[in-house]
Amino acid sequence: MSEGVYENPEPFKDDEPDAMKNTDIDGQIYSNVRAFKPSPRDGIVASEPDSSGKRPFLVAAVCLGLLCVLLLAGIIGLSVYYNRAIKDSEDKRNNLSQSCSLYKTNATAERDQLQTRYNNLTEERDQLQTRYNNLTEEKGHIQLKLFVIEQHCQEGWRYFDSSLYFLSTETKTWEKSRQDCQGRGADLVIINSREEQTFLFNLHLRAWIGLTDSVTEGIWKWVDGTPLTTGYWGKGQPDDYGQEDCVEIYYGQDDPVKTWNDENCHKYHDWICEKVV
Ligand SMILES: [Ca+2]
Ligand SMILES: [Ca+2]
Ligand SMILES: [Ca+2]
Repeated sequence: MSEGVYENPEPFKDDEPDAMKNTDIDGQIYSNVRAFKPSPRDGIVASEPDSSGKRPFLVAAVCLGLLCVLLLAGIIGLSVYYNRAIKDSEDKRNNLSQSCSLYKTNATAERDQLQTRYNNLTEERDQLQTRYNNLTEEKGHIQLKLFVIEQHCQEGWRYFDSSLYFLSTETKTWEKSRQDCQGRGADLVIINSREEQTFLFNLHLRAWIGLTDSVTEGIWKWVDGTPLTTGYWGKGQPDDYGQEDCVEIYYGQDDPVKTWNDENCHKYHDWICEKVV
């Protein structure tokens, strides 16, 4: 190589200032190399001249890569954490919604049960109130009935099975007898049952009762207009002997339920009035 350079006909033109000239170029190059050659004391291992310039970039790239990996891992971690937090929040919201829905359903059912119970109690209260009113009214009627019975008994009336009976102490015709009863707020007695017949028989009276066929012969009707259904006629009666259209009860019989006789309405007899209380 030194020989090629030295054989060039055109001598090398040196443009450098004289001050910078170095006659010994190789010596200058080697001195520069030595000046930049790292020494073992700097901690840098000697290597090839080309790789020593790329190493910092490689370290930086590795660090940058690691940083990217860490950053990516962080992003993935945050994403997982965020998704899990959202899922937990949704689960809590769903659980709360289900809990609220269940509570609302239970509360509605309980409210309906209470409403039903309230309605039943209200109905029961109304029934009790109605019963109380009826009993109060019945009590008033009983008190009035007792008062009327007491008053009439003091005037000589008899009481039997919700009826008061007035027994005359004089005699009159059937029609006059009825007028006397009506003047007392009553009427001639209507015998509705075997028990009532027996009760009257035991009074040992011969008296008018409220039965007549004066309107139509043979068609017996009570003074309230109702037809006769069961008659307690004596033997051979009624016989309408000499036009007998009014009925008397008399005690001169052995059988207490066979004591009636049709009699002439103008004859005078005792009479029995009846007032239902
Ligand atoms: Ca009667
Ligand atoms: Ca007759
Ligand atoms: Ca007769």
